Amino acid sequence: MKRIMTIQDISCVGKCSLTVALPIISAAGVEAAVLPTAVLSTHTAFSKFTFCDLTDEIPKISDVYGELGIGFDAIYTGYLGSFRQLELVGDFIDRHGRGAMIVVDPAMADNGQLYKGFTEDFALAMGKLCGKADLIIPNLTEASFMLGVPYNPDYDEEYIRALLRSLTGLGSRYAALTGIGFSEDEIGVYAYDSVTDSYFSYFNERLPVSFHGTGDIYASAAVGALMRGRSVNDSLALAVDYTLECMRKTMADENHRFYGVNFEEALPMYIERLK
Ligand code: PXL
Repeated sequence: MKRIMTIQDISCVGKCSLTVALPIISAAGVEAAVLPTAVLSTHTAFSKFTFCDLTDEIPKISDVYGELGIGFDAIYTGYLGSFRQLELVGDFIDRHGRGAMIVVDPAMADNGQLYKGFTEDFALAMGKLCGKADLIIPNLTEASFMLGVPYNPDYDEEYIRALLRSLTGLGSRYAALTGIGFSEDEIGVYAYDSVTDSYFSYFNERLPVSFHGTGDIYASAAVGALMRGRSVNDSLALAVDYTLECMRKTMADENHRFYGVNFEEALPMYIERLK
């Protein structure tokens, strides 16, 4: 069985980061190893939350894996909370990433805005971490901040292609932009492989809603599929379909919350598609 090491926080309530990555990767039939970077009562979109920083654990944990010879088939990073964490996670990748697929989801912004506590300099530093990845999975906002260009939601296909080329200029072979669509009724992924100089896009139905946590669901589903031997393009497309299914399941519950995407009841569809 393949082993993914995922490095991000635990937000105890709020269905994002590790509470999403763990079950989805496990459902993919892949071992989910975790390196929790912090424990928060909820994610930072709530008006109040606790934050227990675990940064100092990262080098200690990394050292022990070195001593024990524990390795990973993939290292997948998500929300990271400080410059020091970016540096230590970069070191972790340098040390344990040989022969592994490195996936960086620069989870730090959406809808033109950085999440609470992040700065433009932090986004540029996240861009540097992206240089260590094979595949990066930003949304348009994250991509814009990492490249230091204005957020432009009125894009056309040429703009997206140019942005993708700039993203791989940060150093990764593949860049996949999530939340992209060219009409009111479609949304999906637009990706670029800098080695073959080829583009890939896949769209599905755009629902008239947006939920917190869908980026983490998307990245987790894509990494899980990759480790199950799917191609990059197939994995990115399956993650679009799965994320949509999660949103449909969420909408079907009239008591749904903005932070409570129903990824659980969509898991059978994900598992079925991986057979
Ligand atoms: O879903 C991304 C995410 C993960 N972790 C924490 C967050 C967020 C987004 O706000 O605050 C702590």
